[in-house]
Amino acid sequence: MSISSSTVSIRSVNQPTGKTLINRLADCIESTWQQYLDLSPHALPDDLGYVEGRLEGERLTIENRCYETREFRKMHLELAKIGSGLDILHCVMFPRPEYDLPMFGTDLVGGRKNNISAAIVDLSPTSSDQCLPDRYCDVLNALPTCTFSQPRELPNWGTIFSEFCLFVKPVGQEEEDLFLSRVETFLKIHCQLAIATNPTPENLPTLLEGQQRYCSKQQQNDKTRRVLEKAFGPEWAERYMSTVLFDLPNVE
Ligand code: BLA
Repeated sequence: MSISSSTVSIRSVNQPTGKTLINRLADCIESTWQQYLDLSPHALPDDLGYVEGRLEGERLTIENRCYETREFRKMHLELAKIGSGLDILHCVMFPRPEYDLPMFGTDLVGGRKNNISAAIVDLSPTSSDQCLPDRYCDVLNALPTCTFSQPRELPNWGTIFSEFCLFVKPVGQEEEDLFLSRVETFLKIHCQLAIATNPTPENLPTLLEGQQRYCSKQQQNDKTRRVLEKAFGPEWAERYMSTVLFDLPNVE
């Protein structure tokens, strides 16, 4: 009895400092999903659940976790590792297009020594006016502002992101913690609003168009494409970007 209770207390003291931001964010995403949503597994193309390749002589591994729910066609969390040099977390929640919901997306790119160079999170519009629904704006506008010492500029294709998009290079423990808590806040807001949303099938065509716009812009991210092309070749990269990272639902 005394052994197990001391083991538990040691583990909880060590956890926050022992884990990288990427692992902490992955845990946070999974546990928030489990807390709010009724998850079922979502199948990926057969050979693309766990993949390995080589990039400049270094091993590249990609691990995918994928779920679906009543509101979301696909909730995809991906962890990619390239040798000891590059660590990536990628996550997108694709709403079923009969629900008027934005796209939740986050991407963390870490270099050597766990230095994060890019940290982005957004709830991106899918509606025809390219604005978030009022119920999202109301809650997001009420959040305290958060400032980072090294904000980053969005690339040209970044017109899909909302005014609430956060794109930074977090510096130091405090900013890493702040980024993590911001993602958690966005995700909790999204899950809570999503489960309170009723389907509006009459809006399906425009919402689908919004998702199409989001995916085609994301597919223009040359930095992602280059990493995948170097490890697996251009055809594989194209297939992966259009069927796993940013695919569209089948609708009749
Ligand atoms: C940037 N994404 C990057 C970078 C790399 C990747 C290497 C450059 C890092 C930097 O500029 O410091 C690589 N990202 C990957 C790979 C995968 C991945 C290989 O997800 C998957 C296997 N990207 C997303 C999502 C968003 C996103 C969901 O996947 C946003 C919600 C954004 N990534 C994004 C943006 C940049 C980026 C905006 C900066 C691009 C630029 O500055 O040109």
